[in-house]
Amino acid sequence: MEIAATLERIKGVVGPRGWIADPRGTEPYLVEARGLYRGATRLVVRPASTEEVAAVVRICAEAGLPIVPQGGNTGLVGGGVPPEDGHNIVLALGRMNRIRAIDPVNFTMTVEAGCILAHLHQAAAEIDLLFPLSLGAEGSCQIGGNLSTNAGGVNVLRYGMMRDLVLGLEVVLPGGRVLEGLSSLRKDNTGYDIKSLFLGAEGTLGVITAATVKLFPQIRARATALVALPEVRAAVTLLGELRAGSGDRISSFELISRPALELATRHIPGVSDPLTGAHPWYLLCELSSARAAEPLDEVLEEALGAALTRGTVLDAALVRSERERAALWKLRESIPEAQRHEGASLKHDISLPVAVLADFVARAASWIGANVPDGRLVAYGHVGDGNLHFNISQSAGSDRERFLSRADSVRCAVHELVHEFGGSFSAEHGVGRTKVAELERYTSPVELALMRAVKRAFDPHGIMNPGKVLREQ
Ligand code: FAD
Ligand code: S2G
Ligand code: ZN
Repeated sequence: MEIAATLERIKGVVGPRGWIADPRGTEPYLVEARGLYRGATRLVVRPASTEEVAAVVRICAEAGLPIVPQGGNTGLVGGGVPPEDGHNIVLALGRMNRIRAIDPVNFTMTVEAGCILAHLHQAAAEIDLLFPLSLGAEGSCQIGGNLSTNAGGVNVLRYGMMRDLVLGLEVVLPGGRVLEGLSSLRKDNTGYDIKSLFLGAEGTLGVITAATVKLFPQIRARATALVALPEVRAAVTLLGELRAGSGDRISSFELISRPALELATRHIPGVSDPLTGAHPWYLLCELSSARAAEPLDEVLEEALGAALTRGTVLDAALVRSERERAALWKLRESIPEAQRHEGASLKHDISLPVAVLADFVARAASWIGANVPDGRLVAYGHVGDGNLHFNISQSAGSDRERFLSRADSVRCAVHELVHEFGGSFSAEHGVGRTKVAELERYTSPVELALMRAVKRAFDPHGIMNPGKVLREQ
């Protein structure tokens, strides 16, 4: 069937509110958060129900028309935007944003893929429970995208990644069948765990239309501090001490290098450094508990006091109010935006066993010093999970094109070093379009063959998000 007739059939399924074709209207769906890619499409389809998604996917399967599923379009590896050739339609799930069920007794919530993460936080809080996935893009990312990228964020240490927070999925498969898997069971050992294959598949195996996610008791007690450290190794030492000393109450443990902190205080209004003096590294750590009576402030103060005496910590500021806590989190979460104010940056979302993190940073920083004269290390991130955003920002006054011309050699050197230290070239952001070559380089041939076999089994005609994660066969 020729393409115009296929698109007309799709428009007929979703109705006038369910599609966008004019260039001005489609524009926001074609560019992504980092401005690395600018795609093209004939049609953005915005279905209102699972039935509509299934009908659209069936039409696309018959016509061999490729589909790029899209949520909040905050992904950082180009997974949610279409290629430049204009052959893909964009299937944007934003209109499917109903909360289908909340079960406080079962501690579960069943939600549609287009629900914005921050709205799920509110819905859980309204029944005095917590949905703990938390990341800088929570105001616009959608749970479908969180599931499809197996998102991480700042609470992984306590609650795990998206994969650890989901019990069941409803998915429209590439042929249009619907996987009805919205289980709310915490235990169900009946065969292969099919839902897991969609977590982190980045839209290449099907369209997630709904999920049953876990809820947790609301937090009643918190203690938060910004800590100054002499070196990365001190953060790892403090992690062990604080996990033990606090009864494993750490919920966030975010490393911030001095250059990252300076970028935020320089460019983000209302962000300031609560400590005096300039220190090489900082840590935003937060303890939390569902028991109001837990004296977390004392626990944190005592642990940091002992670390100060030992020299593991150089200085510390405990927050004394919700306002101060919010200011610290604004400092941390604004680093990505602050980086944009000072030229280009080369970004690496890496993870390592925490025990080797300090050695890796030392080796990588010295390589950068020797080979990237016009770059400076702006490292920060979820050090409690061994995950660093090992970014290199262009130095002031340097030439942007010349700096960016090093991107491939820097990426290769950083990822080779990560591989040598037993780490991952993509801790939480996924593969998308950006890291397809890295996946082929660093994944074992057996694992790669299995991934390709799964892709062929689920999407034999290759219509789901072609070119993302795996190269088109
Ligand atoms: P999109 O960008 O729309 O899509 C992401 C991928 O999922 C694409 O491959 C797309 O095809 C697929 N997809 C989307 N919806 C569906 C669906 N319904 N079914 C099937 N596939 C689908 N990520 C982290 O993990 N941790 C962080 O700390 C973090 N911080 C961030 C901070 C900022 C400021 C920004 C801009 C991004 C950050 N991210 C972080 C990255 C991003 O927010 C996450 O990857 C998020 O999960 C993407 O959700 P989204 O709805 O925007 O997905
Ligand atoms: C974070 C996302 C931002 C970036 O801030 O935790 O995951 O640009 C990152 O790396
Ligand atoms: Zn992150």
